[in-house]
Order: sequence, then C-alpha cells, then structure tokens
Amino acid sequence: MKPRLLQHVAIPPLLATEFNTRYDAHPLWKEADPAAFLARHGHEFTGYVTSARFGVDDATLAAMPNLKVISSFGVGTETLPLEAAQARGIAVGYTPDVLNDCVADTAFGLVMDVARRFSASDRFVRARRWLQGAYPLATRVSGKQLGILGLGRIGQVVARRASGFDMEVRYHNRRPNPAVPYTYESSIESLARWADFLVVVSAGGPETRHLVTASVLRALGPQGFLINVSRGSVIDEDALIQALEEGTIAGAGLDVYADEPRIPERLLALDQVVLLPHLASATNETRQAMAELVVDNLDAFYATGKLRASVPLPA
Ligand code: 8YV
Repeated sequence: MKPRLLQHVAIPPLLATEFNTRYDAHPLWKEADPAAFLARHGHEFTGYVTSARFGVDDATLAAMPNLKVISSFGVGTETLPLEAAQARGIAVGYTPDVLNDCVADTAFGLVMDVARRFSASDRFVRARRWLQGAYPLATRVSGKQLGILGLGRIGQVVARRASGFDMEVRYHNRRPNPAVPYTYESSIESLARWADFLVVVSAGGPETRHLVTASVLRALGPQGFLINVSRGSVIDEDALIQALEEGTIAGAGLDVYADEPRIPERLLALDQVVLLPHLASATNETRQAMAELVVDNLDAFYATGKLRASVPLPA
C-alpha cells in the first residue's frame, strides 16, 4: 500500500510522476471545502506536504489523527506547529542549505541595487529623463562595512559574497559563533552603528519580531542601507517607512514584508527602496533542489523512520 499523503502545495512536474508512483497524494487545493474534506478524510493521511508560506494550522493538524510526518518546502519554520508535532511524535522535515546560495545572491543583489541605484536608474532611462541630464552619483559598495543580523547558514554565504567585494564583515547573533572569522557585535544597535549595509538574514517567528526598531534604524544612520531577505516580521515596518521618509537611513532593499503580498502605499512611493516579491530562493535550480529534498525527506521517513533534513525541535 502506498502511503497516503495530503498535499497543500504542488510538487514540480519533473518530480511529480515519480512521486505519484510511490505515494497516494491528494491535492487539498482542489477541494472546494477543505475543512469539510479534512473532517471526512483527515484520518486517512499519514503524511502532509506543505511549504514555509502555508505551514500547517492547528485545525488541519487536529483533523489528521494518524499523521506521522510533515514535509515542508522552505527553510522557514515559523508557520510549522513544532510543539504540537513534538507532543504527538510527528516528524517535521524542511529544506535547509539547498537555497543558501540563491538567497545570499539576492541579498547581495539588493546591496548592489540600493547602493548603485540600478533599479531606480533603469526607471530614469525608461522615462527618457537621461535626455535632460546625467543620473546623480550613487554610493560605492566595494570596500564598505557590511553587518549581518543572523549569521546562520545563509548569513555565512552572504559574508563570503561580501569578501569578494573586499568588504569588512561583522555580525550579531544571540550568541557569538567561535567558528567564524568575523567580529561579533554584542547588540543590533552597535552592529547598525558600525555598518554601511545592515543585512537581515535571521529566522522569522515571535523571538525575532521587530528586532529592527526605530532606534536600530537611527543607529544605521543617513548613509546606511537596510537589506531584508528573511521575514518582514523582523523589522518594524512602520518605523522603517518613517525612517525612509525622513532620511534617517539612506535606503532599503526588501524581499519580504509584514503582510505579503500587500505592500504599503507609502513604501511603493519611495524611490530609494528596491522592492522584490519574495523571490530570494526562486530560481529553477534552487526550487527543484528544494522540491527534491521535500520528496527525499518523505522517502527517507517512510523507508527508515528518519528524515534527511529534520527541523530542530524546540528544547
Ligand atoms: C520560499 C522561504 O519562498 O524557504 C523559505 O523559508 O521563504 C522561501 O524559500 C518559501 O518556502 C515558499 O513557501
């Protein structure tokens, strides 16, 4: 008997054929009334396929009394019910590492874009404003100081990218990491004060909510740029908009927002921000690798009872 899985997100076509030979997977998004479907059939499923974006809500989890494994597409875990899963002995898999390069590339692309104003100057060219005069000077990136908030797997790749631009790197984490060669700043404010670019790569969730406050932005200062490729919740977005409007900081490069995909009008109105639609991991190669790990996690779990990449459970 093939394991019966409930799918909240689709598996890419390249993997789907093979996946469907091994699993009896039911697409929840095709149900007109998912709650009614869950109430009738929830007990049939031992596996659940979801993503960092959709996670698993409490009602869905409660409707699946025989659930043994959750396999999530993405590295973020703030939408996953880790404590409830631990209490019920449900294994939770995710897709770390395979997206480090693309997310770090995006962070670095935002560093380049906000400082050198590529997107803004593209708008200038398209509006034919070059005919009236040259574009204003921008800010140099090479050799500057880059602060990383959250020097985890992705943060360390951002640091390596920065070394190729002869930048000095410092970081702030809850605790210093003795294995890295970068200087530790003991507070986010001191990191922001030191940095020309403050790059936010920390995890989302309640522990990191609004770590970047109005006073962190004041410390970053009128020549400083903020980059965020982690979660919108890490930044106090109202404070950020105010800081941008008042020139408290020089600019921001954002891939993530407080209420995606809704972006505040006041943010859209600013020319010194680069706004991306949460695309940091969105390349064909990386999304394929993430999907393969979603399936590998399920294969490993059903063969051995152990995941290939298991979310660290709460202590
Ligand atoms: C994806 C992400 O956009 O991995 C994450 O946590 O935020 C991104 O890679 C997300 O997984 C899609 O749901």
